[in-house]
Amino acid sequence: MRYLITTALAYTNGPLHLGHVRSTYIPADILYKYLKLKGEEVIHIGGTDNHGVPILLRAEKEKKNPEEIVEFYHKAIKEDLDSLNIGFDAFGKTHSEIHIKTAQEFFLKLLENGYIYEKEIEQFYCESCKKFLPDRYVEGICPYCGGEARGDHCESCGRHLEPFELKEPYCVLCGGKPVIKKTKHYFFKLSALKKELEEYIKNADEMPEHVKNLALNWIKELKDWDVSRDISWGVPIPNSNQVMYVWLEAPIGYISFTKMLGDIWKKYWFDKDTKIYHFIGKDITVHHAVFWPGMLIAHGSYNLPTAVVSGGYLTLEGKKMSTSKNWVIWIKDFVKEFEPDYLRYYLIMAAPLFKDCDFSFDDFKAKINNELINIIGNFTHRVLTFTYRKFKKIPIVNNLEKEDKEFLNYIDNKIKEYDKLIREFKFRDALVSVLHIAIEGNSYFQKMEPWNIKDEERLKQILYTCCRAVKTISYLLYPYMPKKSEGLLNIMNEKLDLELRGNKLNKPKIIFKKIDDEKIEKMKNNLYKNIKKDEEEIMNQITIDDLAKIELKVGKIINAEDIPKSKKLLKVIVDLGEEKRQIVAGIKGYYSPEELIGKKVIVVTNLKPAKLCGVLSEGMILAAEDENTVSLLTVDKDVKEGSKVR
Ligand code: B3M
Ligand code: ZN
Repeated sequence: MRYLITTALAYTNGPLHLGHVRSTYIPADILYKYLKLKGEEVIHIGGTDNHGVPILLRAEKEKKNPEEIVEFYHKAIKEDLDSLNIGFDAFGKTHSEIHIKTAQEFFLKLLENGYIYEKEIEQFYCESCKKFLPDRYVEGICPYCGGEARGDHCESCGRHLEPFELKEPYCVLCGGKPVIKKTKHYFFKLSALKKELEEYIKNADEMPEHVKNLALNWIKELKDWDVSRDISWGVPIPNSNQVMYVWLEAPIGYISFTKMLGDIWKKYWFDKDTKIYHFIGKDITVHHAVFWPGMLIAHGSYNLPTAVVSGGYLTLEGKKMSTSKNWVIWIKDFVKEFEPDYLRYYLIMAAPLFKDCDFSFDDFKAKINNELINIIGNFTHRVLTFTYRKFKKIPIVNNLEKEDKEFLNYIDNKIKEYDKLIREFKFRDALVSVLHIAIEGNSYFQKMEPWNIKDEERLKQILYTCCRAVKTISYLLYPYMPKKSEGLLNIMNEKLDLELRGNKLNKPKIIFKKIDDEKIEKMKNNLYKNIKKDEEEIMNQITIDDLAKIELKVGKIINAEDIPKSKKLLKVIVDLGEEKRQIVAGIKGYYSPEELIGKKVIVVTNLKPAKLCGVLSEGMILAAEDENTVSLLTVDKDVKEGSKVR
C-alpha cells in the first residue's frame, strides 16, 4: 500500500496559531512519521493557499502587491511548521506556475466533460472603482440582526448571507454605493453528481463517521457551484478575463504539489493501491468531502480521497479564538518559551482529534508535569540511570523469568494496539498505550526491587526487560515527540527501531524537564492583557441561534409537594397545555407548596431530564434571585398554558 497524506493549505494572510496545528498538521505529521517508520511508501504534501479575496483585500489595505503578502506569509508559515518539526516531501504555493497550469488543465477537462457551463448572473459593481465586488468586497447592514455584515456572512449573528440581502451596501475599497450589473459566470454542475457522490461516500470505509454524516446530509440538496470571479488575483480561467473561485483551484494544489516530486506523482494519483488522507479543520469538511470528490469524479481520472480527517475546533482558555481580537497564541511565540514536543504531546492528549478541545496554560502545565513527566519521564530516567550505574551498558540476556516474559508480552500487545489505533486516526488513544507501557514498567520495576538483588544474572534479566520497555517507548514516542525520542535513543546509543543491541550507555541526563511556572505566568499575562473587559463581554455574547436552542413555555402549577429529604427542593407538577410534567424546583423556604398551586410560571421544557434527590425532574422553572429571596418568573397578562416564550 502507498499513502498520500495532505494537510489543508493555509491562507497566506497570517502566520499559524495553535488551532491550525491541533486540527491538522500535528495529527497528519504523526501518521506520516509513523508510516515512514514502518517502512511504508508515504509522502506528506502541503503548501499554502495564495488566492482568494481576503489576501487581496489585505494587500489593498496595506498598499502592497498580493505577491509580497503571499511571499511573506508563505515563508512565515513554513517556519512555523519547521519549528514544530512537521515534515513534508513537498510544500508548494498555489501562486506558482506548476499549480496554475495544473488547475487550468483540470478546468478544461471539466469543461470538456460537460461539467462546467456558463450562466448570466447579477453582481454588485462599483462604478468609481470599475470593479465587480464579489463576496467580501461589499459590506453593509445585516437584514436579520441589524449588525455590520460582509457580503457573505454576518459577524454579529453568524448567519450566511447573499450579497443582495445586505441593507445599505457599500464598496469596501472606496465606500461608494454599488450598482447591480449583469455578468456571465461559470458554474460547476455539482447537482449532476448526487448519485456518484452518495455511492462514493457510502463506500468510503475509512471515512470517519462524522464526516460521512455531514457529507450525506449535504448531498441531499446539491446546488450547482459558481466557480468564477470577476477579479484579477487568482488562477486565470482559460479564454476568459475571470479567475477561478479559490475553492475550485486550491484543492487541486494537492495534485500540483505532488508533481513537484517528479514523475512519481503519478503513482499517488492514478495507481489504485494508494490511500489518500486529507487532514483538515472541521470548518472545511464539506469542501473536502463533497465538492472536491465531486470535482475528481467529474474529471474522471484521479484517485478519490480515502478519508477526510477533519479535526475539531480548539478554544483558548475556554473562549473562541479570534485573531482580530488578539485572543490567539501564535506558534512562533509559543516555541520561544516551550519545547515543541510538549505542544505536540498536549494538543494530542487534551482531547480526541474529532472532538473540540480547549488549550489552557494551567492544563498544559499539569499534563506535562504530572502526566508526561511523572509517568514516562520518571520511568525512563529511573531505568537508564540505574542501568548506567550498575553496568554502564544495556545487558543482553538469553533466559528470562516468567514475570519478565509477562511484561514483555504486555508490551508486544501494546505495540499492536498502538498500530491499530494510529491507523484509525485515534492518535490520543495510541499515545495512551505508550503511557500504559510506562505505568506498567514503573510497577514492574517497583515489584522487582532491583536495588535489593544480589544475583548479577537476575539483575541483568530485570534491567534487560526494563530497557526493552524504554526502547519501545522511545520508538513509539517518535511520531509524537521526535526530539524526546531522539534524546532517549542517544543515551542508549540506539537506532530508531525495536531492537536492543547491548550498547554502552551514555551518562543519562534528564530528557523530560518540567515546565516552570514563570513561563506559564508570562504567557498568560501576555494573552490576557490583550483582552479588555468590554471585549470580554462581546466574546461571551451568544447568537440568536444559541438562544433559540432553549425552549421556554408558560406552565400552570397544579400540584406541589415537599421533598422531606431535601432542604431546598419542592416537587411540582406543571400543566403545559398538551402535557403535564414533574419538576423539582429549588424554592423551598421561599414558597410553601400551597401558595404555588395555580401560579403561572416559565418553564424550560427541553432540558435533559435529571434526578434530584432521587426525584425525576423533567424541566426547570425560572426564578430570579437576590441576596434576600427567590422570586418565580410569571406572565404579566393571563396567557394559555403551553404558550411559547420568546
Ligand atoms: N485555505 C482554508 C482554511 O485553511 C483554506 C484551505 C484550503 S485546502 C485546499 O481554512
Ligand atoms: Zn468602490
